[in-house]
Amino acid sequence: MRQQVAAAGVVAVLALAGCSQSGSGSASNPSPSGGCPLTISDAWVKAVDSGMTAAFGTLKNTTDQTVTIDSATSPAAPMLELHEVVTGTDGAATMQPKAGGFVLDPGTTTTLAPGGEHVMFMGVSTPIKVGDEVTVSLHTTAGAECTMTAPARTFTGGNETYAPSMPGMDSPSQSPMGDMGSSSQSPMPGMDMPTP
Ligand SMILES: [Cu+2]
Repeated sequence: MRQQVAAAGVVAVLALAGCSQSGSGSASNPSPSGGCPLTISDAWVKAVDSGMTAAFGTLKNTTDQTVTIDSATSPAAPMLELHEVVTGTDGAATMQPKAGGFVLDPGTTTTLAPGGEHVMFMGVSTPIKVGDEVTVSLHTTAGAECTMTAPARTFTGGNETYAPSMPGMDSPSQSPMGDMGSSSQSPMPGMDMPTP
């Protein structure tokens, strides 16, 4: 319940932020191989003392080719994952690794936001304080790297339950979509293998 209320607040905040965004239509460098094929704006990360947090932002594919982000790295955490949030049949929001990564069709924009897709930080041990600037690198399947600087903010939403892949199953992020929403939703950490 609390999570749903928080999520509603999140949407409102983001809507405001979106309106105030000044159009930065400066299509600068259509970087060749190795360069970043994306324009990243409004990046930020949720301030946290330790454990898990997430980074958000707006990603625009400025090229005429599909861009797939399949991993992320940051000096602020030893392990990052690309997550999505799904709502189970019980109405609870749960986040999980996004199968196939973040796929951006040519010319499209994807917004990473609380309650939706995000870059998950796990194992944070050095506090990320408000105002800190966190570097996050997004890696594409084509071998390009996009680095963004995400200022840290306080944020009280986006605390969806994390449903990691079940032990014994291969990571869902390896499967090229197709089985989304089926087997990988087991939000109860204490439950092992409900269905053999
Ligand atoms: Cu997450």
